[in-house]
Amino acid sequence: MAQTLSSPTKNLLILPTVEKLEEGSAKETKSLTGYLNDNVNGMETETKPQFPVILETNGYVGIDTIQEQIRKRVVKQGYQFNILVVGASGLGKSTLIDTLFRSEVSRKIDNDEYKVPVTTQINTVGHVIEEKGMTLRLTITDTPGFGDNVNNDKCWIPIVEYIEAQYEKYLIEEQCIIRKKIIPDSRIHCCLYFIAPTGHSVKELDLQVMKHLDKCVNLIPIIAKADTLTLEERVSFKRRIKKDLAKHGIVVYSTHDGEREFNDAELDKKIRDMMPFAVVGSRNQYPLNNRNVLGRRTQWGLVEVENRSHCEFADLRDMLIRTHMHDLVQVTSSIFYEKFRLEQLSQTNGQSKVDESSL
Ligand SMILES: Nc1nc2c(ncn2[C@@H]2O[C@H](COP(=O)(O)OP(=O)(O)O)[C@@H](O)[C@H]2O)c(=O)[nH]1
Ligand SMILES: [Mg+2]
Repeated sequence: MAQTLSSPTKNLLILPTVEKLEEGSAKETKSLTGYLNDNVNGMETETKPQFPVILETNGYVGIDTIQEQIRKRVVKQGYQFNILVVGASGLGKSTLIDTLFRSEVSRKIDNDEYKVPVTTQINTVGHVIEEKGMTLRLTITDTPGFGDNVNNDKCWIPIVEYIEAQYEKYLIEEQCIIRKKIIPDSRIHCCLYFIAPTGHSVKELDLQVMKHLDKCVNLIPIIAKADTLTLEERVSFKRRIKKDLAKHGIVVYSTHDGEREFNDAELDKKIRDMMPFAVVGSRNQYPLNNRNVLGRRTQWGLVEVENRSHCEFADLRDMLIRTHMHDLVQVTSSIFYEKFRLEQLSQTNGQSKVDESSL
């Protein structure tokens, strides 16, 4: 018998809950939605949610092209990714960002003219980076002046305000009666927090700031200039930082397991165990074994930035760009922005109730 849509049993993989599914009939069509009416002697009983039936097609339908369709859309639109870097001057923030994207994406400063700002400044620069036909719209938000002053009390306020202002911008666009086809996304998708390689406990200021940031952004702490620590120092410093973060209840990225669309629990655990990444950045390349490698040359040798036995730059790069970029964007939207949106809307609703009652 020729196989038709109404007789698809040949390749049908039936889960235990739908064993009584009969051949052909409208019942199969219903089952595709994941819900099935129990039909006992022609009488329909209560609708119960069922496991979705897993079907294999009898011939090629083209479902596999969805991936290509999505890819084409993203290629056409470009992919938006917004990074915030926080840390005191001279910790290697600009160098690391340039190293990550292998281009001059950091803000250029003429050293002679550069003056430490009196308060934390927020400076956002946008770039379009292309690789193999794919476009990345990248913005880097730098925070010059952060922690540079004698009194750094509340120096985190402009940073948190900036993050929230981007959520607000997005919310306003979303609520417009005539909405843009694509809402410009300036929401910060991750914050790289640079910890100085002191080898001591995390500074009170860093803890205070991270405590505020973890509520509104994906927080990724990193140990800056890790080449200035010996291997033993790095291990014990990392342990101390982890302890300090835990003690102060600071939540780092990839912890929101239950609330994420997809996550690879094993990989996430590996990433969390590795945090804070001990990194080294450099814009210079040096010849090594017939190839050029990014590194920092000292009198006693070459620190290779991408060599995993030298530092954890490659692990940070892999997570940020190759494995978790989309998750960072998604978590920003579904957890941090959603929290902001709910707070704003409940405030507005509360306000309108008060207004009504005062009439
Ligand atoms: N030892 C070491 N020096 C670094 C590293 N990254 C950057 N630097 C140097 O630190 C200085 C300040 O770097 P910069 O990227 O401008 O720091 P920023 O002020 O945090 O943006 C420069 O001289 C860099 O060459 C690193 O990983 N290790
Ligand atoms: Mg800089």
